[in-house]
Amino acid sequence: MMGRKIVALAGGVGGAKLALGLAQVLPADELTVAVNTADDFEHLGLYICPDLDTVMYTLGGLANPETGWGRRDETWNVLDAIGKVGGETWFRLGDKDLATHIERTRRLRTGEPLSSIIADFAKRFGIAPAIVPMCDEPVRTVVKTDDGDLAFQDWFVRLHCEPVVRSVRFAGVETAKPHPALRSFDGLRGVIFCPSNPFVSVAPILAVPDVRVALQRAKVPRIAVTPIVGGQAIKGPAAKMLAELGHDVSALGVAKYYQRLVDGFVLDVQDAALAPEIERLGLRVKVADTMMHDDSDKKRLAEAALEFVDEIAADGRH
Ligand code: FO1
Repeated sequence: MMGRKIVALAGGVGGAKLALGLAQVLPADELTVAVNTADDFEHLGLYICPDLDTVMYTLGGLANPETGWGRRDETWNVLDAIGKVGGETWFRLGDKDLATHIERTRRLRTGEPLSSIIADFAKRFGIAPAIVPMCDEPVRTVVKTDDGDLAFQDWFVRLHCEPVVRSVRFAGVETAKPHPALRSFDGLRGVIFCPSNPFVSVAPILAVPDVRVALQRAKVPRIAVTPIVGGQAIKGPAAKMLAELGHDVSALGVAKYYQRLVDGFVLDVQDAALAPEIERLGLRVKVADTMMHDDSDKKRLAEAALEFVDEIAADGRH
């Protein structure tokens, strides 16, 4: 029997946008957003979880609409003052956002798991769907570049993704335990890979032990929404990484990367011509407008993704 719950795998800004669309169309108890934590890091003595916070602020209506990360109506007094005493200011932490990091760091030091802290923050921000970290253990993305191994945020923010990427690894992932929402996908309505960076947002979630196998075995529709449109990333370094890691710089490159993990691929209308090649990989294709400029776009894409999940279920081809 078809289940009711959707698990969405998400990373940063693009993932958060589709998660918001899904939150707008699904009853709260039918959505779990499982979020990458491998871009977490310790900075200025604080434990920062950029992707979790991006999803949380977006679903809570608190996100900065210009950047997609951080909080709206933010002020920067603390960071300015940190700069005045010679501290690091390359990673922009606003005053309101800092409150999240200070309180999270305090609670982590008492031994409370990250998942429990995020669940509590989300409740306080009035967010009904579940937002869960991929695991409670610290995992760190390390980007191997021509300039040496770099911690993810060093590469991403401080160096503006400029050093050429040779490979990516997730330090600590071997001993991580997946969040219960990622242990088995049986009985779900479906799994949706949000339009997040495949290499640094979705891959860390898949690298948590047992998640990939659980996904491969799951007898539920699994679909991915393209993060690449017209050969370019909607946001961030996904296209640059596709090229540097030797993949086709197109939605086809992403479809090939996810080939054995998904049943269907949502392609943007601009890339409709790629549909036959993606179908030849054995995937079903849905062509949709994947650009999410406003809330109605997010809702429309979420509805298209859910329709696709249900079409695959009806076909029994999963
Ligand atoms: N991204 C930037 O490009 N520059 C920043 O200064 C920056 C600060 C920041 C602060 C809090 C937060 O939650 C996210 C922040 N991000 C910033 C975004 C973040 O680095 C990326 O979106 C993700 O790590 C990639 O998914």
